[in-house]
Amino acid sequence: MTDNSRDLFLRARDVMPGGVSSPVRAFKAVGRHPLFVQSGSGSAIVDADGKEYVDYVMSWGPLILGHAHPEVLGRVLETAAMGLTYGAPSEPELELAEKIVDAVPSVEKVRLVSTGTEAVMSAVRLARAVTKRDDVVKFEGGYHGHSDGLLVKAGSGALTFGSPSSPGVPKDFAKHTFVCRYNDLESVDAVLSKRKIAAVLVEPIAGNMGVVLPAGGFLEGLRDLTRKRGALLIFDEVITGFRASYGGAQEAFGLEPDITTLGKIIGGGLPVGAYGGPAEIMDRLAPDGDVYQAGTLSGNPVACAAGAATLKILKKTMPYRRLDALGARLERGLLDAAAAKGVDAAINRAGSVLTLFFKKGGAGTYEDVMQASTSRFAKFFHGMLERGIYLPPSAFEAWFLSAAHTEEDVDRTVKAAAEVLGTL
Ligand code: KE4
Repeated sequence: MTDNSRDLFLRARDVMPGGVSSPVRAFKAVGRHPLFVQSGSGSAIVDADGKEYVDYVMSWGPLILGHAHPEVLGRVLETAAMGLTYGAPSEPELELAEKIVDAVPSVEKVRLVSTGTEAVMSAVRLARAVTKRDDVVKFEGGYHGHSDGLLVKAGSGALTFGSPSSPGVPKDFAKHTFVCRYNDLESVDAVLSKRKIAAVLVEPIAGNMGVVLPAGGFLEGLRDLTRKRGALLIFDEVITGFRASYGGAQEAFGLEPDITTLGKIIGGGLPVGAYGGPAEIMDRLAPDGDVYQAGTLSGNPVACAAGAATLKILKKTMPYRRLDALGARLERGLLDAAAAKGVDAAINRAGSVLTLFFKKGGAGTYEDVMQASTSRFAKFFHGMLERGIYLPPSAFEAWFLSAAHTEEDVDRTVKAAAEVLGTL
């Protein structure tokens, strides 16, 4: 049997660090070499050996409509045929910006960039300029891209500075970032009552420690605390934007942050990030304002065409109820299978994103989810892969459903899970 993925991966390791362009793809958390994906269509991918899988990575979130949606592809090809990039304003860029402003309640103006990292990095700079403060708060287990100030882990005590979570991040950068506990408002008040904070940065539904839902009152509490203390509230909706609902988590929860960051779905599979908010804040950005941020391919017409086509289809079809029902079917099936096999499992789910944790009891905090068994997940991952189910290769990532996933996909996944859970 050929193993083209392995051969390709060995070649890749010769020319790319770790053989990948982003670390999680290397399968280090689950072992063995990654699959090289040759094609995708709907809910399925085909690997370099021609084997097909039901895909729950879906490029880590952008593909809410599924792989290679014909209308999105058509719009991309049509736009690309006219030219790829101009470094000048273009209508697809404007069309995407108008759709975002129309959809996201707190966003009156939006700046388009190329990645979520760039969106969050720029939003933090803007918040610092607007508040004239340097320090920011993030949450343990929160991931907001790889800008220096956000690759920070919790300091020893609540009030101590963060420390770099990666070599190459100067201590001086990390000391401006305080790390609090998700779903723990007291840990936030402990910092905001003592320090002048520019912004609190939060994933309104956490997706990067696995899925962890906001406890009742947590987000509302952050909104009150930040307003009281003169800090801005930044909702990092790179995952939840156009996923939790068409208007994102802020629409689903009825809350308005001061700045929203977006990515993934708004690019429809091509590189687009964005940050937006009230005109009063956003107008501080160059060229009208004095806060600088720029990008060669920001607002790229082909990428924006993919995003605009995706949002157009989402608004027309509003697949959210069906996505939630499909997510519930998968959650129920997995939990029933785990119970039947006597395997401790917890699932957190928000609509079409979920994470299965191999642990007893709930998973309501970072401390909870860190108790999950990664070795059991690795075994489960490979058992599922052998049965044609492609899960995120890490115990602490979100599984993504799309509008292209079917009940048959879900039932096949549950059947495979029942078999694999029996072997753990
Ligand atoms: P990008 O720079 O990867 O486009 O976006 C960074 C980012 C920002 N905010 C949130 C809430 C995010 O989830 C992300 C990126 N998510 C990861 C998956 N957990 C992308 C996958 C990867 O890093 O390869």
